Amino acid sequence: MAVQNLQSVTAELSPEELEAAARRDAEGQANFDRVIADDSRIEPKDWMPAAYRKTLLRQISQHAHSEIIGMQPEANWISRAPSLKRKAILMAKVQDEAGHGLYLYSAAETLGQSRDKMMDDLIAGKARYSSIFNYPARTWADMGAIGWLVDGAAICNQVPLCRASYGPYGRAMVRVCKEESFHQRQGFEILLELANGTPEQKQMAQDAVDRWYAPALMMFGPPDDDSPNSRQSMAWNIKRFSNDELRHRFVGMMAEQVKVLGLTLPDDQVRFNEETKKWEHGPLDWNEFKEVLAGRGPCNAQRLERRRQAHDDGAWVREAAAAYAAKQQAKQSMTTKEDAA
Ligand code: FAQ
Repeated sequence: MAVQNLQSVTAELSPEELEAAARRDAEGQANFDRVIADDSRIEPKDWMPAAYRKTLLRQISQHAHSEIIGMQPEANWISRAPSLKRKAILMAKVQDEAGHGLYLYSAAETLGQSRDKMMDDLIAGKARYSSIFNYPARTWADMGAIGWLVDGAAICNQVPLCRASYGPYGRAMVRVCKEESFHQRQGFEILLELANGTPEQKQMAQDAVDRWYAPALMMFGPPDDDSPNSRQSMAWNIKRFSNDELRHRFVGMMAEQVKVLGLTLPDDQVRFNEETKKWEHGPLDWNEFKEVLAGRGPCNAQRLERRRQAHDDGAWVREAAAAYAAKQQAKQSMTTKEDAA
């Protein structure tokens, strides 16, 4: 089904039908406005403005793609984890990310987009996913930095999304956030162990933090002045805070936690501004962010190619599942016919 206001399909309607459709739209809009003003929830069968549906589909599908592509930098280290225990933990984490992708694709499907279409767009390079996953994971310490910084940023961004006005998205976020909290702790613990290890291990941890810090801050999106979607998304109670507000909050959390690690953030301008009561950080390279979004980051091509390969490799599973579902359906309709006879 195409993304549109289902209630506004007006092609070939009589004048009376057109009038009734307009009345339904007006009533739908009034109800929608009331729900948003009450800070309540819109559910899949409720009337919603076409632009709200489109924005949600954009954000939720991008989010789903991020979880799926985000498996790659860490999956890369499963076979090289330093112990069986670390391997098992990392494997469980990567599987959690797959699960997050699936909840989110399901939430996006409730808006009328098929999963096949979303996957086709990703594979064709037409869909966005988070910039962060276009950076390479070079050492074992990167597993710690990804958990601590990337999952940390993800939680900071996603906890407010648990209150998103669209029911299926908000509910999916509750579970996702619980799992992300575990992910962040496992990343922190990897870094803590390395930071308390040999000088080489400590240096490896510091190097990973140095490389992932700025890309993690960019996960929150462009600065507020340059964020075309934030204002409307906040008015619709999808986003609750602006990109910069969340980025500043995140920097404050990291500035405290890094002390426990005995490491440093690669930013000597991080400070709490007593006047504004906000955390501040040094300048970020937004040209680099734009390059990554334009597909020219260090790993963009590799990430998409790997996803295409995985999709092709999984074709037989999809075919088998579809054949099984068709058999079950045929069996079911046979039983229904027999019951009716
Ligand atoms: N990367 O107007 P805004 C994770 C695009 S999950 C790429 O500010 P908006 C878990 C944006 O789409 C990480 N593109 O947009 C994990 C828009 O382009 P469009 C993903 C970005 O939507 C951990 C344009 O820039 N999390 O990490 C980025 O209001 C470890 C203008 O931007 C989510 O998706 C970016 N960083 O705010 C998995 C959370 N930032 O669509 C594995 C949900 C912006 O107009 C391992 N999403 N863009 O062509 C959100 O909260 C929002 O969508 C933002 C962007 C905050 C990402």
